[in-house]
Amino acid sequence: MNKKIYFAGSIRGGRVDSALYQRIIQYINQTDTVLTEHIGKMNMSVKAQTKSVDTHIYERDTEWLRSCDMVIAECTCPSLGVGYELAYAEAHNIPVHIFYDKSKTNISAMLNGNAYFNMHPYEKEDDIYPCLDELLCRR
Ligand code: 6K6
Repeated sequence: MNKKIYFAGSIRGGRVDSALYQRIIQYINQTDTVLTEHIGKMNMSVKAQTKSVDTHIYERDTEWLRSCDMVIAECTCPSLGVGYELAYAEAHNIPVHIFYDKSKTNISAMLNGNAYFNMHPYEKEDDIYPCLDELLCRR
């Protein structure tokens, strides 16, 4: 209960799963705190920004990563930024849990082959929530 969760999901890699991200974030927020609530916003800008805006995003997000209790990532839609965040979390010894729809994506060997990462392939969205309950020690 009351864990600080860094939720990672694709932004410039593609927003096809943004509604799913929003539902996962809302579910986690019932008992815990998602630091990255903006990932689920449907109208989020995916356009390239100025270097200084991107520097601000990088500085803020890596600070949140260093301060969180756990990273939960939805990796069905491939994203360079999410891949970077997962490696950053590993380098800082932060637990990482990776969800992906196994019928929709060919998950990278760099995630699936890394024993540090906790992989959670799922068949349907409903499979995600009981798993989150366990990760968040709700039962
Ligand atoms: C705000 C102003 C202009 O653009 C924005 C929104 N951009 C981002 N805001 C916050 N976090 C971001 C943004 N872009 C990428 N990230 C981080 O990288 C998030 O934590 C995501 O998990 C991840 C997505 O990477 P890409 O490569 O798919 O964008």
